[in-house]
Amino acid sequence: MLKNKVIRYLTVILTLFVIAGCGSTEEEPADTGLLLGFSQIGSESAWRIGNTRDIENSADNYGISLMLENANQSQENQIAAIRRFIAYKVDVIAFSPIVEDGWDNVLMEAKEAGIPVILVDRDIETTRDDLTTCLIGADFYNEGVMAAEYLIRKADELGLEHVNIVEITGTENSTPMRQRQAGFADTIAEDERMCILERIDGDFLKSRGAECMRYLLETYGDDIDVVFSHNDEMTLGALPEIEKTDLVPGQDIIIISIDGGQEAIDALKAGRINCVVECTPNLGNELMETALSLKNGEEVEAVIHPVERIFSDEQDVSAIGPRGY
Ligand code: GZL
Repeated sequence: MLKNKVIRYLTVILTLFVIAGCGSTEEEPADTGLLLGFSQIGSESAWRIGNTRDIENSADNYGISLMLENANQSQENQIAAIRRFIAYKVDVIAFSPIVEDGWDNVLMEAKEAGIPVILVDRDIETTRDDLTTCLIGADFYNEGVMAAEYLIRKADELGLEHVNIVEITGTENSTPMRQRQAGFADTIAEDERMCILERIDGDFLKSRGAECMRYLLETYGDDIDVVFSHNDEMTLGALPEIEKTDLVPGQDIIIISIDGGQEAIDALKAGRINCVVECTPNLGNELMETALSLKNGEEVEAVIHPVERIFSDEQDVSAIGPRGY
């Protein structure tokens, strides 16, 4: 009978809907209604790309709407993005300042608009203490200290009486460049064996790291005992330049790097790098927690430093797991 056929058909359709609905066990996070504007520096390194990915994933997980703009290494683009966030009346603004200077005017505009600002990764230099609410990022000074302390231990182990160092620095006037350099220099200052032959700006870029290393090898050749590089990208650009000579990185030249991305850890495991100081790009969860606290009118910590480790040839590097960036 037609009636029985219709009942059976509707039963099948209803069952299919019920099964489809049960398939997704993952609960979608409740939308917090928070709109976060984030100005990212660019895509200059695996670290930066990992940082962007982590922030996007965290926003999804917290139910936060994210307007993320990539500034392609331009402070001018970051300032323009912050102005767009203000015009859009976002709830919270966050950004990773490419350099420390030149932010007061645009941050005053955010303050006058009543929009709180969170610093992510890097810091700013300002005479005011009311332009930003919180800094979420690494203790770069300590990263420099850890790099230098490793070198002192290595020099002791090898019985070196004199250590010639070349330093490939990150973006000039950026927080990681200033602080890593200071932490390293302060730590070796009392050790008379240590001598920095030259510092050269590699701008955190792989291509510049290669150029810098070519120049340093032409200038100092096998007088170089150590390369201290402010990030993995520049280190990975420098290694092949060393390997074009009869010098072996990790043996003839001690290689010290910072970030801890997969490619550098693989080079550490292969003996081409001696030490990698970790600088985690995974700041997204702290950023979302802080943004929600600010939206809810709660107090937030002024500085949030993630815990960071050191990886080196002093340990069983085969135990280092996947890095995710
Ligand atoms: C560090 C970050 C630096 C990384 C580089 O927190 O600011 O910028 O060390 C990146 O790889 O370019």
